Amino acid sequence: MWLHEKMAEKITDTRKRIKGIVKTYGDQKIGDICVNHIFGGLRGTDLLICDVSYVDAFTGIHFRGYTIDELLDKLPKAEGSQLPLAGGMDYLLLLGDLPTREEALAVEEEWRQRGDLPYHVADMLRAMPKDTHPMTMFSQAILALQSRSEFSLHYNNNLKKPDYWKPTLTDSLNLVAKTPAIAAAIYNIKYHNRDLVPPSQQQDWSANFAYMIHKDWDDQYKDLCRLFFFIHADQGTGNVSAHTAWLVNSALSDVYFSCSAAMNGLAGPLHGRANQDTLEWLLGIMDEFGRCPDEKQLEEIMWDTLNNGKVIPGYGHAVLRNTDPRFTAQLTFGKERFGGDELFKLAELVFKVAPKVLQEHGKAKSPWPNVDAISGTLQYHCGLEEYDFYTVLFGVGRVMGITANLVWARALSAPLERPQSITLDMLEQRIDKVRQ
Ligand code: NMX
Ligand code: MLT
Repeated sequence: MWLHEKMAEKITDTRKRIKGIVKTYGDQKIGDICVNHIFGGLRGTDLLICDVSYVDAFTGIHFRGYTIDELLDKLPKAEGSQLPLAGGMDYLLLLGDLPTREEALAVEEEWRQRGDLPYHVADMLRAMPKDTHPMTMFSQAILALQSRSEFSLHYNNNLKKPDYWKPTLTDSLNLVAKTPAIAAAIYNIKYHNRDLVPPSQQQDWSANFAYMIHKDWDDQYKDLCRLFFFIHADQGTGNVSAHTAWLVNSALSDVYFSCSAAMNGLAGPLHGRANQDTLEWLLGIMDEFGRCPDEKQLEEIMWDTLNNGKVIPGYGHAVLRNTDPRFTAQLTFGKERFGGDELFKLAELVFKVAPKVLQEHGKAKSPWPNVDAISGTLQYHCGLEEYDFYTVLFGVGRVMGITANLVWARALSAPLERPQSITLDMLEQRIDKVRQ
Protein backbone atom coordinates (compact mmCIF):
# COMPACT_ATOMS: atom_id res chain seq x y z
CA MET A 1 0.00 0.00 0.00
CA TRP A 2 1.26 3.52 -0.84
CA LEU A 3 1.42 4.72 2.78
CA HIS A 4 3.40 1.62 3.79
CA GLU A 5 5.91 2.34 1.01
CA LYS A 6 6.35 5.95 2.09
CA MET A 7 6.76 4.91 5.73
CA ALA A 8 9.37 2.28 4.82
CA GLU A 9 11.76 4.97 3.52
CA LYS A 10 11.43 7.09 6.66
CA ILE A 11 11.84 4.09 8.93
CA THR A 12 15.09 2.95 7.30
CA ASP A 13 16.66 6.38 7.90
CA THR A 14 15.45 6.67 11.49
CA ARG A 15 16.65 3.16 12.38
CA LYS A 16 20.14 4.09 11.16
CA ARG A 17 20.05 7.32 13.14
CA ILE A 18 19.12 5.61 16.40
CA LYS A 19 21.62 2.81 15.88
CA GLY A 20 24.34 5.43 15.46
CA ILE A 21 23.31 7.38 18.57
CA VAL A 22 23.15 4.26 20.75
CA LYS A 23 26.44 2.86 19.40
CA THR A 24 28.39 6.08 19.91
CA TYR A 25 26.70 7.57 22.97
CA GLY A 26 25.09 4.59 24.72
CA ASP A 27 26.72 5.41 28.06
CA GLN A 28 26.44 9.19 27.81
CA LYS A 29 24.69 10.64 30.87
CA ILE A 30 21.97 13.19 29.97
CA GLY A 31 20.28 13.82 33.33
CA ASP A 32 19.83 12.84 36.97
CA ILE A 33 17.03 11.18 38.89
CA CYS A 34 16.18 12.75 42.25
CA VAL A 35 13.95 11.57 45.04
CA ASN A 36 11.47 14.30 44.06
CA HIS A 37 11.15 12.75 40.61
CA ILE A 38 10.15 9.41 42.11
CA PHE A 39 7.55 10.96 44.41
CA GLY A 40 6.46 13.57 41.89
CA GLY A 41 5.02 11.39 39.16
CA LEU A 42 8.32 11.52 37.20
CA ARG A 43 7.66 15.19 36.31
CA GLY A 44 10.67 16.91 34.80
CA THR A 45 12.40 13.72 33.62
CA ASP A 46 13.15 13.41 29.90
CA LEU A 47 12.65 9.67 29.61
CA LEU A 48 10.80 9.18 26.33
CA ILE A 49 11.54 9.91 22.68
CA CYS A 50 8.64 11.04 20.51
CA ASP A 51 9.13 12.70 17.13
CA VAL A 52 5.41 12.80 16.38
CA SER A 53 4.77 15.75 18.69
CA TYR A 54 6.42 17.77 21.43
CA VAL A 55 4.95 19.87 24.25
CA ASP A 56 6.89 23.01 25.13
CA ALA A 57 6.06 24.42 28.59
CA PHE A 58 5.42 27.92 27.21
CA THR A 59 4.40 27.52 23.57
CA GLY A 60 2.52 24.23 23.95
CA ILE A 61 2.06 21.49 21.43
CA HIS A 62 4.18 21.18 18.29
CA PHE A 63 3.02 18.53 15.86
CA ARG A 64 6.10 17.41 13.92
CA GLY A 65 7.61 20.80 14.74
CA TYR A 66 4.59 22.87 13.69
CA THR A 67 2.39 24.93 16.02
CA ILE A 68 -1.40 24.82 15.83
CA ASP A 69 -1.51 28.21 14.10
CA GLU A 70 1.06 27.13 11.52
CA LEU A 71 -0.90 23.99 10.75
CA LEU A 72 -4.22 25.81 10.56
CA ASP A 73 -2.54 27.75 7.79
CA LYS A 74 -0.52 25.01 6.09
CA LEU A 75 -2.60 21.81 6.19
CA PRO A 76 -4.92 21.14 3.23
CA LYS A 77 -8.48 22.22 4.00
CA ALA A 78 -11.70 20.27 3.92
CA GLU A 79 -14.01 21.07 1.00
CA GLY A 80 -15.80 24.40 1.58
CA SER A 81 -14.05 24.93 4.94
CA GLN A 82 -11.11 26.87 6.37
CA LEU A 83 -10.27 23.96 8.67
CA PRO A 84 -7.86 21.10 7.98
CA LEU A 85 -8.58 17.64 6.70
CA ALA A 86 -7.76 15.10 9.41
CA GLY A 87 -6.27 12.91 6.66
CA GLY A 88 -3.57 15.54 6.19
CA MET A 89 -2.89 15.63 9.92
CA ASP A 90 -2.51 11.85 10.11
CA TYR A 91 -0.14 11.95 7.13
CA LEU A 92 1.94 14.59 8.92
CA LEU A 93 1.96 12.71 12.23
CA LEU A 94 2.98 9.43 10.60
CA LEU A 95 5.52 10.67 8.08
CA GLY A 96 6.67 14.02 9.41
CA ASP A 97 6.05 15.76 6.06
CA LEU A 98 3.39 18.32 5.24
CA PRO A 99 0.98 16.63 2.84
CA THR A 100 -0.20 17.93 -0.48
CA ARG A 101 -3.97 18.12 -0.92
CA GLU A 102 -3.87 14.85 -2.90
CA GLU A 103 -1.98 13.08 -0.11
CA ALA A 104 -4.41 14.32 2.55
CA LEU A 105 -7.33 13.18 0.42
CA ALA A 106 -5.66 9.82 -0.17
CA VAL A 107 -5.54 9.16 3.60
CA GLU A 108 -9.18 10.24 3.84
CA GLU A 109 -9.97 7.73 1.09
CA GLU A 110 -8.12 4.95 2.95
CA TRP A 111 -10.27 5.70 6.00
CA ARG A 112 -13.45 5.88 3.91
CA GLN A 113 -12.86 2.32 2.73
CA ARG A 114 -12.26 1.08 6.27
CA GLY A 115 -14.76 3.19 8.24
CA ASP A 116 -17.73 0.83 8.72
CA LEU A 117 -18.49 -0.45 12.19
CA PRO A 118 -18.81 -4.25 12.42
CA TYR A 119 -22.22 -5.49 13.59
CA HIS A 120 -20.82 -7.19 16.67
CA VAL A 121 -19.52 -3.87 18.01
CA ALA A 122 -22.86 -2.12 17.55
CA ASP A 123 -24.65 -5.11 19.14
CA MET A 124 -22.29 -5.05 22.09
CA LEU A 125 -22.84 -1.30 22.62
CA ARG A 126 -26.60 -1.79 22.48
CA ALA A 127 -26.40 -4.57 25.06
CA MET A 128 -24.58 -2.43 27.63
CA PRO A 129 -26.58 -1.00 30.56
CA LYS A 130 -27.93 2.49 29.83
CA ASP A 131 -26.03 4.04 32.72
CA THR A 132 -22.66 2.86 31.37
CA HIS A 133 -20.26 5.80 31.02
CA PRO A 134 -19.59 6.57 27.34
CA MET A 135 -15.85 6.17 27.92
CA THR A 136 -16.45 2.60 29.14
CA MET A 137 -18.40 2.00 25.92
CA PHE A 138 -15.62 3.59 23.85
CA SER A 139 -12.88 1.53 25.45
CA GLN A 140 -14.94 -1.68 25.11
CA ALA A 141 -15.77 -0.94 21.46
CA ILE A 142 -12.09 -0.52 20.61
CA LEU A 143 -11.31 -3.75 22.45
CA ALA A 144 -14.10 -5.56 20.61
CA LEU A 145 -12.34 -4.73 17.34
CA GLN A 146 -9.20 -6.54 18.51
CA SER A 147 -10.37 -9.78 16.88
CA ARG A 148 -9.60 -8.02 13.56
CA SER A 149 -6.02 -7.12 14.44
CA GLU A 150 -3.69 -7.66 11.48
CA PHE A 151 -0.70 -7.48 13.79
CA SER A 152 -1.96 -10.26 16.04
CA LEU A 153 -2.89 -12.38 13.02
CA HIS A 154 0.51 -12.03 11.38
CA TYR A 155 2.40 -12.30 14.66
CA ASN A 156 0.81 -15.70 15.15
CA ASN A 157 2.03 -16.60 11.68
CA ASN A 158 5.71 -15.88 12.33
CA LEU A 159 5.91 -12.26 11.30
CA LYS A 160 9.54 -11.06 11.45
CA LYS A 161 10.44 -8.32 13.94
CA PRO A 162 11.57 -5.71 11.34
CA ASP A 163 8.14 -6.04 9.76
CA TYR A 164 6.06 -5.62 12.94
CA TRP A 165 5.24 -2.04 11.97
CA LYS A 166 3.55 -3.02 8.72
CA PRO A 167 0.41 -4.68 10.13
CA THR A 168 0.58 -2.14 12.97
CA LEU A 169 0.13 0.60 10.36
CA THR A 170 -2.78 -1.33 8.85
CA ASP A 171 -4.35 -1.69 12.32
CA SER A 172 -3.77 1.99 12.90
CA LEU A 173 -5.53 2.99 9.67
CA ASN A 174 -8.39 0.59 10.40
CA LEU A 175 -8.93 1.78 13.96
CA VAL A 176 -8.67 5.50 13.21
CA ALA A 177 -11.05 5.02 10.27
CA LYS A 178 -13.66 3.56 12.60
CA THR A 179 -13.43 5.88 15.61
CA PRO A 180 -15.99 8.44 14.29
CA ALA A 181 -18.44 5.58 13.68
CA ILE A 182 -17.79 4.16 17.17
CA ALA A 183 -18.34 7.57 18.78
CA ALA A 184 -21.49 8.18 16.74
CA ALA A 185 -22.82 4.73 17.65
CA ILE A 186 -22.28 5.45 21.35
CA TYR A 187 -24.01 8.83 20.98
CA ASN A 188 -26.98 7.47 19.04
CA ILE A 189 -27.46 4.42 21.27
CA LYS A 190 -26.85 5.93 24.69
CA TYR A 191 -28.67 9.24 24.40
CA HIS A 192 -31.20 8.80 21.60
CA ASN A 193 -31.89 5.08 21.38
CA ARG A 194 -31.99 5.41 17.61
CA ASP A 195 -30.73 3.55 14.57
CA LEU A 196 -27.11 3.90 13.55
CA VAL A 197 -26.20 5.85 10.44
CA PRO A 198 -23.42 4.27 8.34
CA PRO A 199 -20.55 6.64 7.47
CA SER A 200 -21.07 8.67 4.31
CA GLN A 201 -18.74 8.22 1.34
CA GLN A 202 -19.03 11.96 0.66
CA GLN A 203 -17.91 13.39 4.00
CA ASP A 204 -14.40 13.97 5.26
CA TRP A 205 -13.43 11.92 8.34
CA SER A 206 -14.17 14.67 10.89
CA ALA A 207 -17.43 15.81 9.29
CA ASN A 208 -18.55 12.20 9.10
CA PHE A 209 -19.02 12.18 12.86
CA ALA A 210 -21.45 15.11 12.52
CA TYR A 211 -23.17 13.30 9.65
CA MET A 212 -23.58 10.09 11.67
CA ILE A 213 -25.15 11.88 14.64
CA HIS A 214 -27.78 13.43 12.35
CA LYS A 215 -26.06 16.82 12.09
CA ASP A 216 -25.31 16.72 8.39
CA TRP A 217 -27.09 20.06 8.05
CA ASP A 218 -24.80 21.76 10.58
CA ASP A 219 -21.74 23.19 8.79
CA GLN A 220 -20.61 25.01 11.91
CA TYR A 221 -20.57 21.74 13.86
CA LYS A 222 -18.64 20.02 11.07
CA ASP A 223 -16.02 22.76 11.37
CA LEU A 224 -15.94 22.34 15.13
CA CYS A 225 -15.32 18.61 14.66
CA ARG A 226 -12.46 19.41 12.27
CA LEU A 227 -10.89 21.78 14.80
CA PHE A 228 -11.55 19.57 17.83
CA PHE A 229 -10.11 16.32 16.45
CA PHE A 230 -7.11 18.19 15.02
CA ILE A 231 -6.07 19.96 18.24
CA HIS A 232 -6.58 16.80 20.35
CA ALA A 233 -4.58 14.58 17.99
CA ASP A 234 -1.39 14.23 20.04
CA GLN A 235 0.45 15.61 23.05
CA GLY A 236 3.77 13.74 23.23
CA THR A 237 3.96 10.26 24.73
CA GLY A 238 4.26 11.30 28.38
CA ASN A 239 0.57 12.06 28.98
CA VAL A 240 -1.42 9.35 30.72
CA SER A 241 -3.35 8.02 27.72
CA ALA A 242 -0.47 8.00 25.23
CA HIS A 243 1.95 6.59 27.76
CA THR A 244 -0.48 3.85 28.72
CA ALA A 245 -0.78 2.85 25.07
CA TRP A 246 3.01 2.93 24.70
CA LEU A 247 3.53 0.71 27.75
CA VAL A 248 0.87 -1.83 26.80
CA ASN A 249 2.15 -1.93 23.23
CA SER A 250 5.68 -2.59 24.49
CA ALA A 251 4.48 -6.09 25.44
CA LEU A 252 3.60 -6.51 21.74
CA SER A 253 -0.08 -6.12 22.52
CA ASP A 254 -1.63 -4.77 19.33
CA VAL A 255 -3.05 -1.33 18.58
CA TYR A 256 -6.55 -2.28 19.81
CA PHE A 257 -5.38 -3.59 23.20
CA SER A 258 -3.15 -0.54 23.57
CA CYS A 259 -5.71 2.09 22.58
CA SER A 260 -8.48 0.56 24.65
CA ALA A 261 -6.18 0.77 27.69
CA ALA A 262 -5.25 4.35 26.76
CA MET A 263 -8.89 5.38 26.78
CA ASN A 264 -9.26 4.08 30.34
CA GLY A 265 -6.57 6.56 31.37
CA LEU A 266 -8.13 9.35 29.35
CA ALA A 267 -11.38 8.75 31.25
CA GLY A 268 -9.87 10.11 34.49
CA PRO A 269 -10.88 13.55 35.87
CA LEU A 270 -7.25 14.74 35.98
CA HIS A 271 -6.94 13.90 32.28
CA GLY A 272 -9.57 13.92 29.50
CA ARG A 273 -12.63 13.85 31.72
CA ALA A 274 -11.85 17.41 32.76
CA ASN A 275 -13.82 18.60 29.71
CA GLN A 276 -16.94 16.94 31.16
CA ASP A 277 -16.22 18.32 34.64
CA THR A 278 -15.61 21.84 33.31
CA LEU A 279 -18.93 22.00 31.51
CA GLU A 280 -20.76 20.57 34.53
CA TRP A 281 -19.15 23.25 36.70
CA LEU A 282 -19.97 26.05 34.26
CA LEU A 283 -23.58 24.91 33.88
CA GLY A 284 -23.89 24.75 37.68
CA ILE A 285 -22.85 28.42 37.83
CA MET A 286 -25.29 29.36 35.04
CA ASP A 287 -28.08 27.54 36.91
CA GLU A 288 -27.33 29.38 40.14
CA PHE A 289 -27.37 32.84 38.52
CA GLY A 290 -29.64 32.26 35.53
CA ARG A 291 -27.00 34.07 33.44
CA CYS A 292 -23.28 34.76 33.40
CA PRO A 293 -22.35 36.16 36.85
CA ASP A 294 -20.22 39.27 37.27
CA GLU A 295 -16.50 39.14 38.00
CA LYS A 296 -16.84 39.47 41.76
CA GLN A 297 -19.50 36.77 41.99
CA LEU A 298 -17.38 34.43 39.90
CA GLU A 299 -14.36 35.03 42.10
CA GLU A 300 -16.43 34.00 45.15
CA ILE A 301 -17.59 30.82 43.40
CA MET A 302 -14.00 29.93 42.61
CA TRP A 303 -12.94 30.37 46.21
CA ASP A 304 -15.87 28.19 47.30
CA THR A 305 -14.76 25.51 44.86
CA LEU A 306 -11.17 25.66 46.10
CA ASN A 307 -12.14 25.86 49.78
CA ASN A 308 -14.24 22.73 49.29
CA GLY A 309 -11.04 20.94 48.29
CA LYS A 310 -11.97 20.78 44.61
CA VAL A 311 -9.94 21.82 41.59
CA ILE A 312 -10.94 24.49 39.07
CA PRO A 313 -11.51 22.14 36.13
CA GLY A 314 -9.71 22.96 32.89
CA TYR A 315 -6.98 24.94 34.68
CA GLY A 316 -3.41 23.87 35.46
CA HIS A 317 -1.25 21.39 33.64
CA ALA A 318 1.45 18.83 34.37
CA VAL A 319 3.82 20.30 31.77
CA LEU A 320 2.43 23.58 30.40
CA ARG A 321 3.23 26.81 32.20
CA ASN A 322 1.24 29.12 29.95
CA THR A 323 -2.17 29.28 28.27
CA ASP A 324 -2.62 26.10 26.23
CA PRO A 325 -2.64 26.99 22.50
CA ARG A 326 -5.42 24.42 22.11
CA PHE A 327 -7.49 26.61 24.45
CA THR A 328 -6.65 29.70 22.40
CA ALA A 329 -7.59 28.02 19.10
CA GLN A 330 -11.00 27.10 20.51
CA LEU A 331 -11.48 30.53 22.09
CA THR A 332 -10.84 32.15 18.70
CA PHE A 333 -13.26 29.75 16.99
CA GLY A 334 -15.99 30.56 19.53
CA LYS A 335 -15.39 34.33 19.48
CA GLU A 336 -15.63 34.46 15.71
CA ARG A 337 -18.78 32.38 15.52
CA PHE A 338 -20.84 32.81 18.68
CA GLY A 339 -19.14 35.33 20.95
CA GLY A 340 -22.49 36.58 22.34
CA ASP A 341 -23.50 33.19 23.81
CA GLU A 342 -23.93 33.49 27.62
CA LEU A 343 -22.11 30.24 28.40
CA PHE A 344 -19.25 31.26 26.13
CA LYS A 345 -19.07 34.62 27.92
CA LEU A 346 -18.82 32.73 31.22
CA ALA A 347 -15.94 30.57 29.91
CA GLU A 348 -14.21 33.80 28.83
CA LEU A 349 -14.79 35.38 32.23
CA VAL A 350 -13.35 32.31 33.96
CA PHE A 351 -10.25 32.81 31.80
CA LYS A 352 -10.00 36.36 33.16
CA VAL A 353 -10.56 35.46 36.81
CA ALA A 354 -9.18 31.93 37.36
CA PRO A 355 -5.46 32.63 36.80
CA LYS A 356 -5.60 35.45 39.37
CA VAL A 357 -7.43 33.30 41.94
CA LEU A 358 -5.21 30.26 41.38
CA GLN A 359 -2.08 32.39 41.76
CA GLU A 360 -3.40 33.78 45.03
CA HIS A 361 -4.37 30.25 46.13
CA GLY A 362 -0.72 29.40 45.54
CA LYS A 363 -0.85 25.67 44.90
CA ALA A 364 -1.15 25.02 41.16
CA LYS A 365 2.18 25.31 39.32
CA SER A 366 0.28 26.65 36.33
CA PRO A 367 -2.78 28.87 36.80
CA TRP A 368 -3.51 28.90 33.05
CA PRO A 369 -6.25 27.16 31.08
CA ASN A 370 -5.68 23.83 29.36
CA VAL A 371 -7.54 22.36 26.38
CA ASP A 372 -10.49 21.28 28.53
CA ALA A 373 -11.32 24.75 29.86
CA ILE A 374 -13.46 25.60 26.85
CA SER A 375 -13.96 22.55 24.62
CA GLY A 376 -17.26 21.54 26.28
CA THR A 377 -18.61 25.08 25.94
CA LEU A 378 -18.23 24.90 22.16
CA GLN A 379 -19.76 21.42 21.97
CA TYR A 380 -22.67 22.55 24.14
CA HIS A 381 -23.30 25.62 22.03
CA CYS A 382 -23.41 23.44 18.92
CA GLY A 383 -26.13 21.27 20.45
CA LEU A 384 -24.24 18.38 22.09
CA GLU A 385 -25.63 18.86 25.57
CA GLU A 386 -24.72 15.39 26.86
CA TYR A 387 -21.49 16.47 28.51
CA ASP A 388 -20.44 13.06 29.83
CA PHE A 389 -19.84 12.28 26.15
CA TYR A 390 -17.13 14.90 25.56
CA THR A 391 -14.18 12.73 26.57
CA VAL A 392 -15.11 10.28 23.82
CA LEU A 393 -14.55 13.10 21.33
CA PHE A 394 -11.17 13.81 22.93
CA GLY A 395 -10.43 10.10 22.44
CA VAL A 396 -11.42 10.13 18.76
CA GLY A 397 -8.82 12.83 18.11
CA ARG A 398 -6.19 11.30 20.38
CA VAL A 399 -6.30 7.82 18.82
CA MET A 400 -4.82 9.40 15.68
CA GLY A 401 -1.62 10.47 17.47
CA ILE A 402 -1.40 7.42 19.71
CA THR A 403 -1.56 5.03 16.77
CA ALA A 404 1.03 7.06 14.82
CA ASN A 405 3.32 6.66 17.83
CA LEU A 406 2.64 2.93 18.02
CA VAL A 407 3.57 2.43 14.36
CA TRP A 408 6.88 4.13 15.13
CA ALA A 409 7.28 2.10 18.32
CA ARG A 410 7.13 -1.12 16.31
CA ALA A 411 9.24 0.33 13.48
CA LEU A 412 12.01 1.19 15.92
CA SER A 413 11.57 -1.99 17.98
CA ALA A 414 10.75 -0.07 21.16
CA PRO A 415 11.65 -2.58 23.88
CA LEU A 416 9.46 -3.98 26.61
CA GLU A 417 9.17 -1.13 29.10
CA ARG A 418 10.20 -2.37 32.50
CA PRO A 419 11.64 0.09 35.04
CA GLN A 420 12.87 -1.42 38.29
CA SER A 421 10.97 -0.75 41.51
CA ILE A 422 12.74 -0.62 44.84
CA THR A 423 11.47 -0.69 48.43
CA LEU A 424 11.42 2.34 50.74
CA ASP A 425 14.21 0.73 52.79
CA MET A 426 16.31 0.39 49.67
CA LEU A 427 15.64 4.02 48.77
CA GLU A 428 16.81 5.20 52.21
CA GLN A 429 19.91 3.02 51.97
CA ARG A 430 20.63 4.41 48.50
CA ILE A 431 20.27 7.99 49.78
CA ASP A 432 22.67 7.26 52.68
CA LYS A 433 25.19 5.69 50.31
CA VAL A 434 25.13 8.61 47.88
CA ARG A 435 25.45 11.15 50.74
CA GLN A 436 28.50 9.47 52.29
N1 NMX B 1 -7.42 23.95 40.80
C1 NMX B 1 -7.05 23.79 42.09
N2 NMX B 1 -5.90 23.24 42.48
C2 NMX B 1 -5.06 22.84 41.50
C3 NMX B 1 -5.34 23.00 40.14
C4 NMX B 1 -6.59 23.57 39.81
N3 NMX B 1 -6.98 23.71 38.53
N4 NMX B 1 -4.32 22.53 39.42
C5 NMX B 1 -3.41 22.07 40.30
N5 NMX B 1 -3.85 22.26 41.56
C6 NMX B 1 -3.24 21.81 42.81
C7 NMX B 1 -3.03 20.29 42.74
O1 NMX B 1 -4.25 19.61 43.05
C8 NMX B 1 -1.92 20.11 43.74
O2 NMX B 1 -2.49 20.17 45.03
P1 NMX B 1 -1.95 19.20 46.22
O3 NMX B 1 -0.55 19.63 46.43
O4 NMX B 1 -2.86 19.50 47.33
O5 NMX B 1 -2.06 17.79 45.71
C9 NMX B 1 -1.08 21.35 43.53
O6 NMX B 1 -1.94 22.33 42.91
C10 NMX B 1 0.12 21.14 42.64
O7 NMX B 1 -0.30 20.57 41.41
P2 NMX B 1 0.51 20.83 40.06
O8 NMX B 1 1.86 20.27 40.24
O9 NMX B 1 0.36 22.23 39.63
O10 NMX B 1 -0.33 19.99 39.00
P3 NMX B 1 -0.16 18.47 38.60
O11 NMX B 1 0.92 18.37 37.58
O12 NMX B 1 -0.09 17.59 39.78
O13 NMX B 1 -1.57 18.19 37.90
C11 NMX B 1 -3.46 18.74 36.60
C12 NMX B 1 -1.94 18.77 36.67
C13 NMX B 1 -3.86 19.11 35.18
C14 NMX B 1 -3.97 17.34 36.88
C15 NMX B 1 -4.03 19.76 37.62
O14 NMX B 1 -3.64 21.05 37.25
C16 NMX B 1 -5.54 19.69 37.74
O15 NMX B 1 -6.04 18.89 38.54
N6 NMX B 1 -6.28 20.51 36.95
C17 NMX B 1 -7.71 20.45 36.92
C18 NMX B 1 -8.16 19.24 36.13
C19 NMX B 1 -7.83 19.40 34.67
O16 NMX B 1 -8.07 20.43 34.08
N7 NMX B 1 -7.32 18.32 34.02
C20 NMX B 1 -7.10 18.33 32.59
C21 NMX B 1 -5.63 18.29 32.15
C22 NMX B 1 -5.54 18.32 30.66
N8 NMX B 1 -5.98 17.08 30.06
O17 NMX B 1 -6.84 17.10 29.23
O18 NMX B 1 -5.51 16.00 30.39
C1 MLT C 1 -3.22 15.90 27.04
O1 MLT C 1 -3.66 16.45 26.02
O2 MLT C 1 -2.84 14.72 27.03
C2 MLT C 1 -3.26 16.67 28.31
O3 MLT C 1 -3.02 18.02 28.10
C3 MLT C 1 -2.48 16.09 29.44
C4 MLT C 1 -0.99 16.08 29.32
O4 MLT C 1 -0.41 16.63 28.38
O5 MLT C 1 -0.37 15.55 30.26
